[in-house]
Amino acid sequence: MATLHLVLGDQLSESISSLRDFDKAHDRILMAEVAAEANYVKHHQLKLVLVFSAMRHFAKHLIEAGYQVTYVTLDDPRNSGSLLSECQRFCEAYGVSDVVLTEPAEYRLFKQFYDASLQSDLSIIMREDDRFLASKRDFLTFAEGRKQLRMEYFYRQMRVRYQVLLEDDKPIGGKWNLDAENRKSIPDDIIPPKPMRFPADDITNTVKAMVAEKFSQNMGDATEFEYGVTQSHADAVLKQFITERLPQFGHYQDAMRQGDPWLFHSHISFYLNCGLLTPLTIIRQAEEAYHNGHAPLNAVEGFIRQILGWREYVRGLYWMKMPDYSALNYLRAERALPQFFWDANTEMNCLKQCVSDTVQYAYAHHIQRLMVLGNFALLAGLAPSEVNNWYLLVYADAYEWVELPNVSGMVLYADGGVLASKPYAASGTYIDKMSDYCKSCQYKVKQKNGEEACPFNYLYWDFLDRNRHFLEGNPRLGMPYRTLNRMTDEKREAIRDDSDRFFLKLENNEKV
Ligand code: FAD
Ligand code: DLZ
Ligand code: SF4
Repeated sequence: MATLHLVLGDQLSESISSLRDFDKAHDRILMAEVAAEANYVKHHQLKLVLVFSAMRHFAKHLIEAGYQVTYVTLDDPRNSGSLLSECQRFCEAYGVSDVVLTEPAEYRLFKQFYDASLQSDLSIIMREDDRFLASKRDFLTFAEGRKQLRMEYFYRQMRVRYQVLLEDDKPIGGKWNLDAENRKSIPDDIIPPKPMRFPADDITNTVKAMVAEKFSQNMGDATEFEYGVTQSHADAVLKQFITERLPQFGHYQDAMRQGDPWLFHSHISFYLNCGLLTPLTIIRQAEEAYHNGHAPLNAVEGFIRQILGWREYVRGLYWMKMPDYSALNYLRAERALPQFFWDANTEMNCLKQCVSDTVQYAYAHHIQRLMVLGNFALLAGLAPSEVNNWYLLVYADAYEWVELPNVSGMVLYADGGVLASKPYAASGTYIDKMSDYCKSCQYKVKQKNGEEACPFNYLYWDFLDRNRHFLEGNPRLGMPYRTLNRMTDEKREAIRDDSDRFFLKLENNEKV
């Protein structure tokens, strides 16, 4: 009996578990571009081009490798609009009743297939996604009996399990985490290599035209698409990173520079998250760069921690906590997302630059996402539902399993401290130290109060004051609360007045 193997748009790896035991003589792969996936948020146009073009290239590769593939395009008039209904349509047409897929990475889609597996006439088998290095069960085992989950302890276990940068089960260099060496700002005369770009072939050009036409209301400009869409493109991006950027990755990991979101970052998340790269390949290549003396330990450890630590940790947490996690709002934040998150029309230069990079590239690096955009969302008390919707649609690497814990956990503290031990709140001083944004800002970063003062400065204290009830007992916030408590009444009043004035402007849609 033939089996249908369904491959989703973020499962573009030939080693995916759904293709294990594929019988080339009888079985068939189904891949489908569907309205439900294209529209569940208003994805950035560059993400849509990336996903559809990568899917089409992957299907072509599979056909060349001897697999039988049915590929349904978005504009096919027979397209029924969702992955499940396309599966059902296919099974009816071919008289097939056995469907195999790798578990969808997002809860939303997993639930659809799970429910269908209980109710439908089809036999639907969902296999574990073994491209992740910790299974859902592994994470539950890690979490069991712990009062607090912390990435650091999870990461150490993962280092030992995969024997990464270890000597006799101890970390090479004596420390597990070398972040203390990784917080440098970037001097003007350090020029990072240009990020890799790829000319569009016929497939990509067709997809660009389709997205530009059908999704013209979405953020971004499909015609500007220049990212990779095949495994060999992704391999080339990784290779360029390892040879040209990794040695500096550590030092400048937290740095921000006007007009350049790429810096010494790897730019692999687009490819990793849709399956064109797999985590262990990346980790082993980075490790090798350390062992052959090409890159220093602080850079390699810092980079590997992001993938072996953070990426796996947020994914484990997501599955442990869903579906409730998406509704959490520990700080009762309710403010609407300001218009400048869409059009970058703000005098706050750091936000203007980070939103502009995001709109132009569907990319911003971690510190832009966390310490500028996210920091503002936290301090201003923006509603988690609106902030999550924004982050899920603006980045080409965004999938809920990784976006949601980063936003609700790391940025907004909406989970009350499940993911992080304290909110990542900071004043303008941090942004000034790590970037050149403040130099061209109309606000004054050194000024603490008044119309001209950097809004992050008073919003930071107002955030702590406003959320005393939720945060004052947190031992990691002892120092800022002691400082706040020592402030004079006049100072506290000035903070409140400035913040009220700022929020009133936001509410009236005035430019801030
Ligand atoms: P690098 O800085 O070169 O890091 C290497 C890799 O490490 C990344 O490609 C990524 O796979 C992984 N990584 C790094 N940090 C994290 C993290 N916090 N969580 C998970 N993986 C991490 N990453 C996504 O892949 N998709 C998202 O939707 C996403 N949303 C985010 C939202 C917020 C508010 C924040 C603070 C972070 C988010 N991240 C997300 C994590 C991180 O910002 C991106 O992975 C990174 O910027 C991608 O660029 P890069 O490949 O150049 O990363
Ligand atoms: C992101 C995305 C988009 C935009 N479109 C499709 C699609 O048409 N077909 C498909 O199979 N996958 C798509 N994807 C990826 C899915 O949304 C992804 O598989 C789920 O969100 C689970 O992570
Ligand atoms: Fe941002 Fe404040 Fe610096 Fe302006 S002064 S760029 S608002 S941190």
